[in-house]
Amino acid sequence: MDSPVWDPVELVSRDAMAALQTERLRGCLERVAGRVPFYREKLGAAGIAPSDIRSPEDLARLPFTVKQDLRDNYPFGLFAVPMDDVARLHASSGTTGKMTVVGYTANDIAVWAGLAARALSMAGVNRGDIIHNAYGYGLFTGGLGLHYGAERMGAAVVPVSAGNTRRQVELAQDFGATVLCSTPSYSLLIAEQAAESGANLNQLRLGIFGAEPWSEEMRAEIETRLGIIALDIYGLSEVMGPAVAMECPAKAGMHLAEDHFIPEVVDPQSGEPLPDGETGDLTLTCVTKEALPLLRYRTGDLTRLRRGRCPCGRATARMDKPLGRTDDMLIIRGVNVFPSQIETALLRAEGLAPHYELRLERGAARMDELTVRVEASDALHRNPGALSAAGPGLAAALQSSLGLACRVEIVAPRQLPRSEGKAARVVDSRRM
Ligand code: DLL
Repeated sequence: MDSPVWDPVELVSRDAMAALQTERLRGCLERVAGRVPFYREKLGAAGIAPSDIRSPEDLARLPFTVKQDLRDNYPFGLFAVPMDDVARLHASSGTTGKMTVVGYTANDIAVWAGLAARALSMAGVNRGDIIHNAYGYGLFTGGLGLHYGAERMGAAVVPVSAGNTRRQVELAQDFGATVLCSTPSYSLLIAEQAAESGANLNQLRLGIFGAEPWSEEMRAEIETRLGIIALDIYGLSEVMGPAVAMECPAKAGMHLAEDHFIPEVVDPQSGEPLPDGETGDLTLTCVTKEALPLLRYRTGDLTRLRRGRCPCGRATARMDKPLGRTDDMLIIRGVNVFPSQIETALLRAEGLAPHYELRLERGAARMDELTVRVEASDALHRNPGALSAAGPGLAAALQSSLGLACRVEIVAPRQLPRSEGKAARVVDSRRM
């Protein structure tokens, strides 16, 4: 598949990228030190002036920013421009506490549209495509973020948003949608609905899926069900929204827009920078953002970086599929496990559908108990012998691959809740 390079900066040498990042980082420090009291104090305490920055490695001398800092300065306390210059606000709810509010100037939105166009182009989208954009439109950044990118590149975008799946499938069929943008979990619901209503989605060739962790096994499942190529897109509202990083058709990691967001991976506990190839907390510094420039923002997403040139020719740093967020890690009787690892194991098992739920309870002896509830495929459901063996088989596979003892409940097809946005697969009643 063609994957045209949108911006020549994607091809520059490491040295040229480092020079650009250094210059932008200095400018960013000048702006935040001058305009954001929070950063003025932090930089003052650390004794760092913008002129001290000589290379991107000097980032390690700067203070971190964490989500709590955004909450403490709710709603606009970290903004680096007056409200007159703010053109848009988004917010994300998170699971606990106040919303996290983010702001953009008109120029921030223009940069974002350019980066979203870069991501779409990297995926192989072109002007002739019809993009069915089923990310939620609203306070969530997914819908509008990719919408502006699609318009910038000149493709036709259908702002269908999430929900009303039956109508979505009809529209995708009638309009001949060629590209689907949605969460990976919602793409499965779309595939299910299309199969049920006998819709013809043959024009669809590409999916751009992100906003939640999804395994390679889930990718294979989606590609087969929809007959498309499925690529991964990463982003977070604090930093911008979708298109912070995008996978190219080589499927060899997501290319970070590191001319705007300087990536580091740090040890989740100590905060020490880790060498490329080691897994830790992805930390991003937004060097060009005007309204909300964050220094060393700890995303909480666990991944690793690679900096070699990709088979596609691009030279930008790449990140692996995130395993999950540090705060999504389940600790079950001392075993640390991410839901995505359980997903991998259950999709490797024969006859199970990609719909599952993880229930955590505190059992009688005050021990944590995990129940994995997963749907049988239609074929498995019709085969009683195989069906009764499937539960113990999956339990044994989870025990041997993750060291995890759990109960497995195989439920009938279409019994578990479906999601239109980010899937909520963990029900943790230990703290309720
Ligand atoms: O999810 C932005 C987005 C929209 C990304 C559409 C991609 C597509 P938030 O709601 O702020 O923003 O959530 C950000 O979602 O820190 C990750 O934990 C997770 N996440 C996003 N993309 C991926 C991905 C949007 N491709 C949080 N793989 C991030 C795994 C992802 N996790």
